Amino acid sequence: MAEVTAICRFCHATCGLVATLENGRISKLIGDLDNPMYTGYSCIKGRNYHEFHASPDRILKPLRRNSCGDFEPVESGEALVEIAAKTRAILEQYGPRSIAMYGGTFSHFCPAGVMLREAFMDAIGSPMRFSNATIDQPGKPISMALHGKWGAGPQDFAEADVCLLVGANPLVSMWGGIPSFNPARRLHEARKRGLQLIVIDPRRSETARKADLHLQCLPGQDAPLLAAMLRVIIEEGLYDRAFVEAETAGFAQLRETVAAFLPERVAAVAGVAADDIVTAARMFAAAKRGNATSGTGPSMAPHGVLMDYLVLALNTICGRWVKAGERMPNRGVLFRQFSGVARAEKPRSAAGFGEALRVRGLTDTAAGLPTAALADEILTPGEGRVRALFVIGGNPLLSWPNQAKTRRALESLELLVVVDPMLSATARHADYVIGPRFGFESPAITFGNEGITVYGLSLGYPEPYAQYQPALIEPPAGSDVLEDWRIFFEIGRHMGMPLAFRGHPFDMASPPTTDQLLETFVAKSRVPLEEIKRHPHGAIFPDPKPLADSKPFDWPYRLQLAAASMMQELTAVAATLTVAAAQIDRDYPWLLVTRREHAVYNSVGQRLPALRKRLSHNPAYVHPLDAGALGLLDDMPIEIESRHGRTRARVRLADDIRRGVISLAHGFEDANPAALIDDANDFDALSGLPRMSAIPVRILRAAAS
Ligand SMILES: Nc1nc2c(c(=O)[nH]1)N[C@H]1C(S)=C(S)[C@@H](COP(=O)(O)OP(=O)(O)OC[C@H]3O[C@@H](n4cnc5c(=O)[nH]c(N)nc54)[C@H](O)[C@@H]3O)O[C@H]1N2
Ligand SMILES: Nc1nc2c(c(=O)[nH]1)N[C@H]1C(S)=C(S)[C@@H](COP(=O)(O)OP(=O)(O)OC[C@H]3O[C@@H](n4cnc5c(=O)[nH]c(N)nc54)[C@H](O)[C@@H]3O)O[C@H]1N2
Ligand code: SF4
Ligand SMILES: [Mo]
Repeated sequence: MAEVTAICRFCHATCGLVATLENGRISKLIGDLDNPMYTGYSCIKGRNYHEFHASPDRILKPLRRNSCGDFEPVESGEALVEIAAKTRAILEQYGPRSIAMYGGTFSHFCPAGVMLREAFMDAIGSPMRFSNATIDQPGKPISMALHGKWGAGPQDFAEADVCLLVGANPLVSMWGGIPSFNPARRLHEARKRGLQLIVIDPRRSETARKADLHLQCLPGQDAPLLAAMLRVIIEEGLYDRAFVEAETAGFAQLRETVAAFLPERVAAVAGVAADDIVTAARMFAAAKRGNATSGTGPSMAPHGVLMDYLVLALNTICGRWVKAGERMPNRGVLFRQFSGVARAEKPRSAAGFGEALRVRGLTDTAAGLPTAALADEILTPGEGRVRALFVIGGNPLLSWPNQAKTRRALESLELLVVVDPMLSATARHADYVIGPRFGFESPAITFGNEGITVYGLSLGYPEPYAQYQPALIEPPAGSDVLEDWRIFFEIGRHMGMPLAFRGHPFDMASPPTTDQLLETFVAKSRVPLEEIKRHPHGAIFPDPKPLADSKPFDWPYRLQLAAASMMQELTAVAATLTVAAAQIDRDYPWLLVTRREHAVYNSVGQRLPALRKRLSHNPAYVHPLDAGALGLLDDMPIEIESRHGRTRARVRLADDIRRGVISLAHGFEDANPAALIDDANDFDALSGLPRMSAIPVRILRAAAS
């Protein structure tokens, strides 16, 4: 029996754990008290992650669909030769654009996999690369591109007096706003220090319960709410004048555009008290340091990009960025996240560039190609139609909007290859399913929490931290699984295509090791990988140059407070600012929102026995008074219907949800909001993201199943 340190890969937070090894298996996982970033934190998912390795659901041998339509096991060598031949035939007949890649959430946890699948798509010459980022919060990179990125980064949570969370629940999700590394402890310490927490959320979420001020709004009204807060801060002169003058453009136009958003008018639409909007604005602006961050809820509601743009504007007019001469919390260890100069960086394109999709007038964006349109790219006949799809670390059938269309799309493909350790809902539609090595069977490095800063504020490590973990165990005896990068290496090799990563060709005659790939990936890191490896508990690697530089006198760029597309959209929102407009649909009078559940991660963990004990199904949260009015009791089966589709669920009486709102998590097979989403008629023009929150629905009683 031995104890070794490990990096959890059940979620993006990549906590430092201690694993007990027994006879080549892991028998126990706990938080690592000696880890300086996570200080012993772990959650129930992480503590049960090793259960996956020996799970009966695991794909230990590749599966191939035979002529009768059933799966049969096949040797990986044979499967990869066949996949290569089929891919080559599709490439030759239809061209590169007919081959698409979808890298889901779990594909980003392994840099070697990212390298080889990019190399593979480069070799094919296909631009059709999609990821979960565009069905998550695409408004973040897009709004950052419109607004501009600050070269010295945001202010540090550890020194903040205020934290404003717009539809985020980091105590459960480990997502932005409060650094995701033992967030409960960080919030507790910050509040002892005097931090004020403001939460805007239709649910009194686990985080909202800790708030000094909770605006329990109707969903989908965050853009007007934020515009009203901006108005209060501007009209009361509470903003950072010096910063606005020196570093921004468009202030006068922003002021003019938000003028329509009187707190009283917005209060009526958003279902909150006008006084609370004013108090929130004053509280945020009066603090010396801190910032505002949004989560998935409002990002998925209509005007999601605009909402994120206004979050940036709020931070900027209050000067919530690191100024010249101030300490930057973390410029990165493996990657350089910021130039380190207190300046607005050179603008980048938000959307309207790169590959044009054949549907909905969408293009590439700062967040990537809109995944919500991929099903239509597969189904729409004509030149450029997608015929082959590789899915790695994602679960489209449960995660993409418009589930019925996604199913049709997956079924109509000529080739669907799924790389997944489990026979997921999506994998069940595949022509080939290949199980990768996963979790502790591969080396790991904490790279995911670097470079994520463009995704929002207070994301990523708040200190220059890094950890490496070698492979700890071997896959179960007799299994035929490959590193996920190796799968693309082999397909490329069998297709006779030389692969290269950022111009560095691979030797196709002898595959690299995962460690060599990691070395290449972080070749330019400030701290060499060798040095990081010397610290098994992870370490903070102090930045020799932690203070932000001043910008040159003639630096031409400024943060943009009034991007034309955003001001146009905000003006249009102002025009519909009436109470009547908010009460969307008499026939579908409820607004459905999603939430994250502690015991699962998206579609992952639902079948793991220890987690199933905590959460056996996906309950729909309904306020007891609303349930009473509908004659619903706790645990009663219901059908939730939108104008687009239906899903079943069971009622959970929850007095923490706002009346008129119903909350359902995503990622489940039996009750899934994806069935309710109209992908093609109600979407954001820039990001392509459909309305995935604040969905008008009605609730029907269902017969017990
Ligand atoms: N345990 C666990 N952790 C996870 C995940 C998981 O499935 N389980 N998923 C991971 C993923 S992929 C992501 S992207 C992150 C997301 O992390 P978060 O964005 O923090 O996700 P949620 O916990 O769903 O919080 C969203 C909140 O928005 C609220 N909301 C919904 N609609 C609106 C709206 O229109 N306006 C406002 N103001 N609020 C609204 C919801 O009530 C909810 O409390 O979490 C990650 N972490
Ligand atoms: N209606 C609605 N839809 C949503 C959301 C919502 O809130 N509401 N949230 C959206 C968000 S934020 C996101 S991020 C997406 C998530 O969308 P996806 O990324 O498409 O879905 P996941 O459920 O994260 O898929 C994870 C898959 O990876 C597999 N996996 C686990 N470990 C490994 C591994 O080591 N290697 C490989 N290759 N695979 C592995 C799992 O078995 C699972 O099948 O869904 C989006 N869709
Ligand atoms: S929060 Fe839980 S699941 Fe996520 S990395 Fe930490 S222990 Fe693992
Ligand atoms: Mo996500």
